[in-house]
Amino acid sequence: MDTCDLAVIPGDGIGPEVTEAALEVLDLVAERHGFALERTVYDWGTERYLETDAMMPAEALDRLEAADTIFLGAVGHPEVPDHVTLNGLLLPIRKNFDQYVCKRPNTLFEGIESPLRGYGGGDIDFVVYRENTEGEYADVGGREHGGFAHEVAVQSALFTRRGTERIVRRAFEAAAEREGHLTSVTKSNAQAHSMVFWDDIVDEVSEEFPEVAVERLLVDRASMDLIRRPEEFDVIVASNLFGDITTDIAAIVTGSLGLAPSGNINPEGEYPSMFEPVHGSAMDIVGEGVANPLASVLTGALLFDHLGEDNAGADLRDAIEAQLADNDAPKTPDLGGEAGTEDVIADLADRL
Ligand code: GGG
Repeated sequence: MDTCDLAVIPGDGIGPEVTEAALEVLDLVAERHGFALERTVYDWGTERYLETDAMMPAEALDRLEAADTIFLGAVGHPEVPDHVTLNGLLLPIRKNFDQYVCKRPNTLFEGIESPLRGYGGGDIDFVVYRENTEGEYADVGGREHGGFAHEVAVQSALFTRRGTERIVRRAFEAAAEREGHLTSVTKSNAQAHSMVFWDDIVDEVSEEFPEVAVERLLVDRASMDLIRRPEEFDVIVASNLFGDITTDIAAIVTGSLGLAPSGNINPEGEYPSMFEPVHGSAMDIVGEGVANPLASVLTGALLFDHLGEDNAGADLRDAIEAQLADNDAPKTPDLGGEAGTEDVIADLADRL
């Protein structure tokens, strides 16, 4: 690959800070590996919403579809309800581009202190496969009888055979390539239709992967076990909502949301995939120059893997591992340091 047409949406809050910082080192590594990131930057997000009533223009998806890949910062703003910002930008991209795999790796790096007693570098390492286009995030429901005492809200979760099978199969494939251990997270005791359907499909697909051991956990138990025995997880597969929640727990036990990357992937390549850090806009630290850019850089490594530039992705991860393991290296406040975003990036660039 010579060139990747990269659509960049820095978005809200610290999104622009971490995106710009990460792109500095992504460019560096891309150049070393003989390709270039040709970017088109879109100023879509809540500032635009406040001026025009739309997070992105009507033709946004057409423009993005012309790109090879999308790199996103963050979405969310205190002046606009979160369901407006999410449904105005992030979710339409995930759904319309059929980015059904949300891949979220979680690693406790050497040099990072987990809030869990007794865990050190390398002790936690698993990946969550979150269903990303339906489930509890389906836009199915409504409100009736507004203003009356009998006002009612209905929100339905949507689980299709196609949608469930394909995320489950992708997770099995990942487990077969890793340690051969898959955990399926549901709430089948209470959600006796959708989640039992999910369990049935896990059973069916498991027959294609006899080498993979399957564990089934209710989401409440999984939440406890992510704290009590995170070292035992290898690959987790979960619905849209449960995948979102478990990856926030995972980010915290591996040190910080500032280290959690994410890829919204359309594996067939029919549409562009979108890469974004797990964290949101973190409005409390906007403009202070202390946002951790490493989640964004690790997200860039996932993007490089997706482009088939695995060596470029490995270079980024190696440099980050070395930086985090070095007690004298700059670290942002979320990791207990006092360094700024640019200090971290400059040090990383030196190492690269
Ligand atoms: N980094 C993207 C971002 O701002 N995410 C915030 C968020 O609320 N995401 C919701 C979700 O992933 O479901």
